[in-house]
Amino acid sequence: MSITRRNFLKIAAATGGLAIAGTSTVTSVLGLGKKPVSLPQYIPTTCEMCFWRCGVIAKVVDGKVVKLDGNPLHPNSRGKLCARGHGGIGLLYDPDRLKTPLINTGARGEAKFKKASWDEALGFVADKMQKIKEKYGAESIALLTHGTISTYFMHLLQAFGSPNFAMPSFALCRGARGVAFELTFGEDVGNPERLDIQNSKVVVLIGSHLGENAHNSQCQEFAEAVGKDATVIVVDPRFSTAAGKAKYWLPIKPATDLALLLSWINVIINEGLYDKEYVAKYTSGFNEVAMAVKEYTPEWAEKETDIPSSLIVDTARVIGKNRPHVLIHPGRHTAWYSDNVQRQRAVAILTALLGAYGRPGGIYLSPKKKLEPVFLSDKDYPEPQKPALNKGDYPFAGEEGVTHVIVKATLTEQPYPIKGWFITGTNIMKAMPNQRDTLSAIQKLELLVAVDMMPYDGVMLADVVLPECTYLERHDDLFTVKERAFGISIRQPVVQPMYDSKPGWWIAKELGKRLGLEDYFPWNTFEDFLKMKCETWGIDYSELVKKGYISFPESEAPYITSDNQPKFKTPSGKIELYSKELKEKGFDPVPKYTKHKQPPEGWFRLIYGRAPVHTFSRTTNNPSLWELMKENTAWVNAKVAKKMGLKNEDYIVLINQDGVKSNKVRIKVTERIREDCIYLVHGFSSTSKLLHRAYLRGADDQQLITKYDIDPISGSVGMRVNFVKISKEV
Ligand SMILES: Nc1nc2c(c(=O)[nH]1)N[C@H]1C(S)=C(S)[C@@H](COP(=O)(O)OP(=O)(O)OC[C@H]3O[C@@H](n4cnc5c(=O)[nH]c(N)nc54)[C@H](O)[C@@H]3O)O[C@H]1N2
Ligand SMILES: Nc1nc2c(c(=O)[nH]1)N[C@H]1C(S)=C(S)[C@@H](COP(=O)(O)OP(=O)(O)OC[C@H]3O[C@@H](n4cnc5c(=O)[nH]c(N)nc54)[C@H](O)[C@@H]3O)O[C@H]1N2
Ligand code: SF4
Ligand SMILES: [Mo]
Repeated sequence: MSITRRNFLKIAAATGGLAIAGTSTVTSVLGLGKKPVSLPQYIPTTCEMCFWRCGVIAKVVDGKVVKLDGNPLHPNSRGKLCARGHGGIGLLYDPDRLKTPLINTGARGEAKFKKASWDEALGFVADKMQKIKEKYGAESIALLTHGTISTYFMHLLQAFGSPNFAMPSFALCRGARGVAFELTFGEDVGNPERLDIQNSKVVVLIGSHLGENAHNSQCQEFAEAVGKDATVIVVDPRFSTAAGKAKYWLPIKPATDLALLLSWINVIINEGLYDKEYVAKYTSGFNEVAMAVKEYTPEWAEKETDIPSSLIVDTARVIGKNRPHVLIHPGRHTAWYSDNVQRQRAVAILTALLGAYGRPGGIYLSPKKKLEPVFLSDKDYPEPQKPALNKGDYPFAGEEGVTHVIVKATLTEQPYPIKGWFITGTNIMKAMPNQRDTLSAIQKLELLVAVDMMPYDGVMLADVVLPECTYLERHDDLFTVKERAFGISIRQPVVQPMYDSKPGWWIAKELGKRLGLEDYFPWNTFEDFLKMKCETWGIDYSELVKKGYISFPESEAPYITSDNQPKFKTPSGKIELYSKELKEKGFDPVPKYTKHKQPPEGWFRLIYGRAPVHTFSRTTNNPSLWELMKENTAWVNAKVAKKMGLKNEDYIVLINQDGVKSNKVRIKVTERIREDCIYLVHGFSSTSKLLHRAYLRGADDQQLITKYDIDPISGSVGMRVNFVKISKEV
């Protein structure tokens, strides 16, 4: 069924109301007094405290959310939430939330905000957008975006005539992995990743710090595998939480993982520990790989990685002998060095040699089901007059766009000027490296609009701030969940929006109206759109509202069997161990080792990661989660600390190779990190004075990442290339 205005109206009229919590009350059965007692309501929705998007059941009493729990029907939560999921209440009731639209009356970035009405703020933005369009063309407005709000603002800007957008989820997160797996298997491993950890006999975590990286069902499966005595191999310069569960901890010299992977492949091929039948049937390029890895012996790799060759051989044998029930975790944040795609290609090749793709304990296949795409409107976008900048010159850059291309184009005005930015759902100061470039770029703009819930760092730079309500107060687009079986998850408001905040879809629609683009928003409420979508897909909307998640068990197809054969969407239809696509574009068709610079004497490599109770910067001011972790610490090896006369919890300052100093931060003296690294949990030390808890708490890793490498294949960023030293002068 095509999407027309008529359909919307028809469906909207035919379906029932919404499950939002009102005040359903009963009189006390005891009949004592006349005071009514409220019955709690339990309303399912979808979490947005991170991008795992678990199913949530909100307990609401008297219009107030009192508890959030995991939806047992939803495969990403399985009845449980992580600490951040429970902490959603803290976000909802954070007194520092953005409450009304704001307009900056000072210079760019001065944050001299005055309160404005929606009409005034939206009118101001629409007017500026039209002026930029007249002067430079619609393409001169770009969008930096993350999360569910992206759908509405990408739609708005494309309708306006700009194809320019970028999300941190590509170049700063999982882009390199996606490209590597698409080149090898014709498909990425998905989000959530299709990892069959619960059935793995061996789990290999290369920097994937599960337990600190708190993606809910993935952690649950990891715990299950550990409970079933799976052998865990952790490759990490830091003794991570996962390393505590590991039989083998390989404290690798940072930036040398590709050497380890290539030498594992060398041993596995030399000792015949690969799946010969699988390789013959499903792959191409085995001989080229076998030839290419000959030079990468364990003895050679020992010199690069600091891991004894005997340990490389032992672990290769454990991996090979347990094939195919081995999960070489493909990682997620893979923006490490300049060879991200090649490192991830090595992971993909090793997975294929073990026959672990489409096999129990490895990476399961995508569920069998396709749904017809349903767009926000059936109206075509105008053809942009200038080429899209999203992918830069990177031949394999993904559809989500490359953030640094947008920043660079804004700075240099090449190939054409960018004069307006929308930042929606991303903290540009914390997510993107080289803050100085970001700050210089915004000085070139004539309009900077932020749509956010909280006054984080990036928001404080905006000319106009538009307050979105939280995920607990709004509808969003349906989520398709490609777990072992296919499913649909709904987000619906569990309480009314607080203050003068509005849902993202409403903000985009209202701006659209003021830009003469109302035909692109042919629905009154977002619920009308969702009902239409459900009808198109043959889903009972009222059942979805009640359950929060609906699955299609018949779509489950996790493993290869004789009547469930995989289809690899590569040019050859096989798993491409040797990549002709890379070769054609002038890149190594089989990964080759590249050496990276190591820190000079007295300097340390700055590495970073996650804390289980926080999500990037976005939760650092959350009252409930802040109670659990108020600031980060700098992990420093005990020998180094002793040499420098530093004690646990002393304050230090980190200074990077470009002389940039961090905020003061407490030191965590520990044996759990190599002597050549310093580790910070990402996201701390907000510079926003409107955040009463997060303001200048701890140190900001991003401030010290003034330098970054770029992977020429994908445009993925290498952020672990900065060196720091320790100063005691705080
Ligand atoms: N140095 C360094 N840089 C990194 C990383 C790192 O580990 N170290 N990690 C990288 C990775 S993996 C990723 S995915 C990115 C993450 O990058 P971002 O997604 O930008 O992460 P946050 O820093 O949490 O900033 C999120 C912003 O969106 C706002 N926000 C949250 N939810 C909503 C919502 O529902 N609506 C609206 N309108 N706004 C919302 C928050 O208030 C906050 O201002 O960062 C990348 N950059
Ligand atoms: N609690 C929580 N969980 C999250 C998130 C969050 O913000 N909070 N964010 C989610 C998102 S979007 C992402 S992308 C993931 C990111 O999480 P992951 O993909 O699991 O991890 P990374 O950020 O790649 O890696 C961090 C680990 O790499 C190690 N490391 C540093 N340098 C090297 C090196 O050269 N080699 C090796 N082998 N290891 C190294 C660090 O010591 C650290 O343990 O987490 C997700 N889960
Ligand atoms: S992993 Fe935690 S924060 Fe992320 S969606 Fe699930 S419950 Fe929410
Ligand atoms: Mo990420």
